[in-house]
Amino acid sequence: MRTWVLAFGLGAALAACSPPAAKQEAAPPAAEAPAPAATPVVSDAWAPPTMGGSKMAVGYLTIANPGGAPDRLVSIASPKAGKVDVHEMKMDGAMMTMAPVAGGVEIPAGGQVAFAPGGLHLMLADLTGPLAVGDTVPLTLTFEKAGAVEATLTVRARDAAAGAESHAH
Ligand SMILES: [Cu+2]
Repeated sequence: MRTWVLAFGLGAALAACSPPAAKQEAAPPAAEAPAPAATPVVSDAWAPPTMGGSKMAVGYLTIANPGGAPDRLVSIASPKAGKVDVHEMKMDGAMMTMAPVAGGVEIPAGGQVAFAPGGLHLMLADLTGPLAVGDTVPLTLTFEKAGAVEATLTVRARDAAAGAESHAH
């Protein structure tokens, strides 16, 4: 009986110790492991209020990459929108057009990318409700290397200078 108890106790101890040991063996040598990606920093994240019961909204923000290697924004999600895409506005002759940006957005090492009126923007579709000044919209930005980064859009009125831009999709 004593033997059985000892054997069981030893087995349990081995089982408890074994996962970290196995993990350590599987890890590549430290010299070959890539440096951890720096977490991108999001600033000036805002969205203009929605109008006329629109289920779509735009969002703007600036993403800085303090790391020594480029990273790539690959997807965005929000509990307040069914879908969030990256769009880019371009002048096509005299016409302002917009199109989804395929393949994500690269954030250069030590640099930043501004999503601003007239250029890149987030396109939020299937909103759960209208956006009014003062509301906030939580976002989860997923980067290729850094993984998930949380951000929050604050709803505020557009600057008068950018007021002419429309989003009639
Ligand atoms: Cu758009």
